[in-house]
Amino acid sequence: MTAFPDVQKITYEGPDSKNPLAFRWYDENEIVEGLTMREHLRFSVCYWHTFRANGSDPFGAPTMLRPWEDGTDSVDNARQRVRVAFEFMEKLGAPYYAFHDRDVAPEGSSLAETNRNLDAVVEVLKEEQQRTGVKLLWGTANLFSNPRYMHGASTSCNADAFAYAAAQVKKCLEVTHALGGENYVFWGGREGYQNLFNTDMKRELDHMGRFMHMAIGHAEKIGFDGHFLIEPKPKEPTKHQYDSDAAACINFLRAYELTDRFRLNIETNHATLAGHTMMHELDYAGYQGLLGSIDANTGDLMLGWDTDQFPTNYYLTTEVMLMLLKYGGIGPGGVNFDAKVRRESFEPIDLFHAHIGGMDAFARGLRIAAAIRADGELSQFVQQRYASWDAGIGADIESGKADFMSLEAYMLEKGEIDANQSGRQEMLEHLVNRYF
Ligand code: XLS
Ligand code: NI
Ligand code: NI
Repeated sequence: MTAFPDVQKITYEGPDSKNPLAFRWYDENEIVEGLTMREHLRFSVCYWHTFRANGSDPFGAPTMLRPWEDGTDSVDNARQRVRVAFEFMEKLGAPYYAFHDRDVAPEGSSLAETNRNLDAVVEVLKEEQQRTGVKLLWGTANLFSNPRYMHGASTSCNADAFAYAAAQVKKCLEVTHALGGENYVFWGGREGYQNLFNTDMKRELDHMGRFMHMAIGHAEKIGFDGHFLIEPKPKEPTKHQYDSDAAACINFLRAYELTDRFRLNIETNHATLAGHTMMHELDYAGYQGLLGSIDANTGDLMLGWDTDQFPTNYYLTTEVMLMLLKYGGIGPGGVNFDAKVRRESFEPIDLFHAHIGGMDAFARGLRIAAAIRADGELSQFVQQRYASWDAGIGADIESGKADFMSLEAYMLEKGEIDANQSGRQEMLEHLVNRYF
């Protein structure tokens, strides 16, 4: 059986191709800065949007045509869906995928039954991984859909919710490890608050810190040595998510002494909801050595929610790739398309169009970023801009030699600072446009 009979393996045809089912920029074996594009980009397909989204929204019913679905939430249907997912990833040429426990397998009427359901689907995931060579970038537990998590999971006021979440993450971590998953993600879900009148913030965050240490403890027990990744997001579903942006997450990781095992999974749409650019979030996490992986999507700047659209803007992907190259690459993380086709793009073929467009946009961004770096004009400008720190008083400050006393003496003698130089923003913006 094939779910996509009209689609052959997607191949690279070059920039002049007019075939929508071909890559114009993503040539997986082409070398850029010493690695193949496949190794640089480590593309991942997300299971939840691509194989579980049905197009329903608060105003209307599902729209998606998915002929392989039998309309039930059975384990058999879930196992069948895995075959379809891997046919898709194989034809697309995506080396990785990512899932939540509850995307791949249905919840049962007890935790024990739910775990058995998961095992039954994991069996097929394993088979298909072996058959195709597609690997698991990360697994994660859905700790937000079930009503038991209405007040949060590890930050719930109800200790039983914490305990249930622990049991769920334990299982999901074991499954991720069994499938050779390279990372494990925590996106906050309902870890946050709607109102501080009913919330003990300190207690909730202490609990989340403890939860993360338990996760590390269990990882050690089972031999999982991948990174744990926290995914920042400022709002939705709660009014205020604890993991609101990279800075908040890094502070949490430092405060609870988790930086050894944890990194961040930065998502574009979440960055913009937090009032930052993706480039800012990547630079901020990157300079502290805490950049782990990215969720590649884009929002709509005119809408204030997480629209999770496929990224097609070369300017955005260039900025992202400049940051990934600056920090030495994204592995063992990847470029995970946490993105969904619009409700109106309801045919199975739209899944291909969406991913091909996203992959090509990233490949183009990679090429442009590498060209900018090879010319070196931008980096030379930045280096020159900070030249006052390379010698003299600047070097004394950076090396810790100077103090307020010596700086006062220096300035009393010198009288006024050396003249400032232009930041040349407009010139540089124009310069970057040369590469497009
Ligand atoms: C939701 C998040 C979610 C995570 C995985 O906004 O992006 O999809 O990536 O739980
Ligand atoms: Ni995400
Ligand atoms: Ni999101």
